[in-house]
Amino acid sequence: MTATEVDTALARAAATVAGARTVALACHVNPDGDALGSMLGLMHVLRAAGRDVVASFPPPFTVAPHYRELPGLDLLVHPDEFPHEPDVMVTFDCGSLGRLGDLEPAAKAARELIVLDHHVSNTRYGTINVIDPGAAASGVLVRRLVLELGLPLTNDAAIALYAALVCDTGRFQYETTTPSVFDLARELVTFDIPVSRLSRQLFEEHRFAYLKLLGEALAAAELDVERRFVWTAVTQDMLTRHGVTLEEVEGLIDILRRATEAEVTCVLKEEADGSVRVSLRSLGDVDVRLVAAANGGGGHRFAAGFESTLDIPSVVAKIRDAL
Ligand SMILES: [Mn+2]
Repeated sequence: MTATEVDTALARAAATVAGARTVALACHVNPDGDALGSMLGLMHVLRAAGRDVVASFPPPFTVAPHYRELPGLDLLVHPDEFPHEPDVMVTFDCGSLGRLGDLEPAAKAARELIVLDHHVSNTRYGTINVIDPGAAASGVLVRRLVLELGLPLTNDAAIALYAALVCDTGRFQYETTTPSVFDLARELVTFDIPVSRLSRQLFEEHRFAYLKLLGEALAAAELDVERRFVWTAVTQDMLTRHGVTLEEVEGLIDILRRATEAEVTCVLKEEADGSVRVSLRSLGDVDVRLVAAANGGGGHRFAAGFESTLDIPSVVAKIRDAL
């Protein structure tokens, strides 16, 4: 979409939300900080304006531990209580209908479906598609929509949008960190935002049990110098011994990929049923999406994944061959 097309879509989205009887908000399954933050941001603004609004995300209806203090999670409705035929529905950070999981039928039945997203791969499944791959976060598009609606931000909305912005820019460190990102951050921190506390919660804080598991996973990590490939695995046995859940180890790969030698980083996680979930990261020389796609998965050049029913050594051997 060109900048003008995004502006036009935003204006249509604002008029549609303004004229809606009720507004139903949803973000993608296993939501990240941008998905939750952008959805909660609009929810707080609409609630403060006295609008009839519900928000949810698909099962499993749980958020990762580091998002648990985002304001407004307690106001979300269970996906079972989400309207079956919403008047106006808005999706956040959700690139395709499939990413809505059990809320996909509601999206299909909505009178108007507004898609707010910044993924270049978005399939444009809405009746109004506000897709701006140039936006650093979906939260940026929410801020623009709120301006278009002529409604004021609330303090909780500012916290939620700030979380969206810091998560998707990696605390202002990714390539997406443009002057306009700092403009928005500057505006948001004029509200009462616990910047330091949020940063620790979102990026640093873990249970001690996780750190012990991390120590074991790092000690077991292997480096393939020739392929510039670093990998480790988290087994069910490790999770049980340390009392850690699989969702808690989501960020482990970001620590492993700090290795100077690593062009490609891989974490293999054994699921309860014995299958293996594989996460891959690359610095960009290697397109890990191709490795994932060859194994029935998908993703992006820099980050991809797949699932396998093979055992961990066999999966690693296959990845080595592919590299
Ligand atoms: Mn995002």
